[in-house]
Amino acid sequence: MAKFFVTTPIYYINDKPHIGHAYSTFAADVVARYHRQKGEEVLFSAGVDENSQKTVQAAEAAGKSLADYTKDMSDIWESTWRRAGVSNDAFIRTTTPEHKAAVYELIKRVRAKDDIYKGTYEGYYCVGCEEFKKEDELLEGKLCPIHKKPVDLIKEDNYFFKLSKYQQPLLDYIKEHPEFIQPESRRNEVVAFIERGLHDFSVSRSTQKWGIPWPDDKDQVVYVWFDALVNYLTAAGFPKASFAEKWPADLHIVGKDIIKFHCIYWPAMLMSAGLPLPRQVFAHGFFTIDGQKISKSLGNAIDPVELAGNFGIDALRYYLLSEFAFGADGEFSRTRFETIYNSDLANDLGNLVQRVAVMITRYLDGTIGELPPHSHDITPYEEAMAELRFDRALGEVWLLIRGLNQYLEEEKPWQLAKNDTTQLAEVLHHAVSDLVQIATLLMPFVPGTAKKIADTFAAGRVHAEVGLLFPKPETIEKTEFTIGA
Ligand code: ME8
Repeated sequence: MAKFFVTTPIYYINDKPHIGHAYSTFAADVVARYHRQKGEEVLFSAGVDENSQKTVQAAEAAGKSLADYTKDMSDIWESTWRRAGVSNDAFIRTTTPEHKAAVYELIKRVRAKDDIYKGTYEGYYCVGCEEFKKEDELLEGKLCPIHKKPVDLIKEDNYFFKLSKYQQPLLDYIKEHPEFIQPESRRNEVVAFIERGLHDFSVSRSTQKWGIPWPDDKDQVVYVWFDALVNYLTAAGFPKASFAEKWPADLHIVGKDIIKFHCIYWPAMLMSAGLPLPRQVFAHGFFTIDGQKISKSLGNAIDPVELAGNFGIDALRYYLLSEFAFGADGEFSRTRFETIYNSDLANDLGNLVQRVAVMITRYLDGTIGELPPHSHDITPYEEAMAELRFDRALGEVWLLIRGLNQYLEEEKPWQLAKNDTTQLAEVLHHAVSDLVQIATLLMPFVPGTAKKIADTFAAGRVHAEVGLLFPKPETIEKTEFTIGA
């Protein structure tokens, strides 16, 4: 059986999830559900990046022990995805013994290649990015260009990874595998970065106490990125032999902020360890609010749970994935979300399902009978899915939805009911057949809605008890979300 392994980034736990995180996670969920629907054996992993300096600062600010803080936050992240209907099969915490074992095995292999050495590092460090910055990257006043906060000047003895050794192999690999980094604009960015010259980077910290202890040197901890990236191997069961059945990952979905780590550090680490590289890293764009990045540190985060509460998680998924080309940046707008809820979801789709169900109840006594085969060519949808063009795939489905609305306007079943019952039954059967096909295509994106459509027309009868797909938001009681299978 074909397998498919898709991952989300593992997020920092210094705060709760916001819609930026939900975006990457929903996208990975769409891919996972799409491949499951095709009968493939899917591994979909998500998780949290706990061994960061930010965790220490956040735990202190919360007045909690590190053990309590990490447990509480990890629970919040895991349960957010569960309540939002995200279908991840694995949830990786980087403080677990399994993950530590994977990190140690990776270090062992990299050391066996003689790719780790001890040296001294002096440089500016941004805790927000968990990364050293070059002086010329900094804003005036030695501020991190991303977090707009002062960086720390650090001088310490560390272990270094020989990234420079992998400059040419990486360039060759990227050239031979154009699908490896997507979209193309990001690939060009990565290639330009590598061509400017790669420097070895430090993979341990001596001034930090929190993290995975460096094997055989208790004065150092593993650099958080050298630890976090390994989570993808942990999810596949590394270093157990069975991990080879799951690895390599087929798709890492990440935001554009972390491509250097995923498209340069990570493949170099894997090359060094003698492990196959992931087939693709897809970097999507960033949401802004009023032109500003949405982020925990900037304090303008929108809680996805709060946001979806009035409209339902499917509506949020639809808005995020249909409105923006996957890869491009987007401006998040509540007004636009409401407009799309009313037009695309409640009006185009919800009313259509409702009308067909009501007409079958009224004119055919609720009986559907045998359906004609699906009539639409879905090649453009499949092509869009293969390229992760979610907006296009949904656009194709909405062409079918609008086409069916128009067909009903033209065929006028309410008039046929008066003079041509044979044609009436044919028209309504055709409509249900289309809706069943539409539900199948929608399943990866809006699984709860797709299930409701299928349930409405299940077992040869209309089931009105399934209810409205998209009620008026003000009438929706704010409850826990539910989502279909
Ligand atoms: O970087 N718009 O974690 P993180 C879109 N722990 N996506 C956004 C976003 C926004 N405004 N803000 C965040 C880390 N994201 C590391 C990852 S992986 C081995 C380690 C999403 O909590 C996007 O996917 O800072 C981005 O790459 C990720 O959250 C960063 O999450």
